[in-house]
Amino acid sequence: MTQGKFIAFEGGEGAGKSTQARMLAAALEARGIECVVTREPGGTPGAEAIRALLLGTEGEGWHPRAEAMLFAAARSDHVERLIRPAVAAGKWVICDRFVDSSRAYQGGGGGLSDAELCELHRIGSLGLLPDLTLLVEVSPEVARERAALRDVDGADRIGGRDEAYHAKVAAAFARIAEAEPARFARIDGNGRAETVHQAILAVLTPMLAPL
Ligand code: Z5A
Repeated sequence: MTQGKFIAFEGGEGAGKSTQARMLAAALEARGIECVVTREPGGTPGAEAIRALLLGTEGEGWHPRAEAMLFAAARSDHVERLIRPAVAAGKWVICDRFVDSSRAYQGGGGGLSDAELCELHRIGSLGLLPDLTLLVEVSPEVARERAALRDVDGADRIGGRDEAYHAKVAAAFARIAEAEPARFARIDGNGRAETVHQAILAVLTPMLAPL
């Protein structure tokens, strides 16, 4: 059986990642490709339980190192129980956030080194990387507007951090993408959802050609 593919969406909050993940899955399914849409933190019962610990707003929250280890633990369960088996079964896994979110948020925003985060990922998930990572980038104004539309009940623990934190996260995503151009495609997410979707399909065309 042919292996599937592993595609990750990355970017700041409100960039439109979840919207684009759903649109991409629908486009691929229409071509007869079986897709699994999933998210981080989460995707398996254990990882969803860790998500509730990480993003809930009760209590004082986590020390940055504890936070990084919880994200890595959730990812480990997700990779071993869902992502690797689905790809091995020939499916395309479309994941809303993956390890580059840890590198950008817990690294760029939280101050852990990239080497520490990559080491946690090596231990937890044997260093698995997506075949392609789509970094969806929007201006801070657009991100604010869209996050407000989504967060009618208030932001989560990490989304609610200040603008300086989110600016460091955006800068870290840009640095990571620049350093790994073969794995990343940077997508302008400021336009209409359909325009962004077409830009993503254009990037995916070489992966679809032999199918
Ligand atoms: N986090 C971390 O710190 N470390 C890690 O390792 C991982 C995660 C994996 C997860 O929150 C939080 O965990 C996140 C990072 C941190 N916190 N922050 N910030 P999440 O997954 O629940 O939420 P999110 O990823 O931040 O946000 P989101 O809701 O998933 O946003 P999005 O997927 O990018 O956007 P959306 O839901 O597709 O769209 C938001 C709204 O805009 C919605 O009303 C849409 O209809 C609208 N939208 C979307 N696209 C468009 C366009 N093109 N035009 C107009 N309107 C649009």
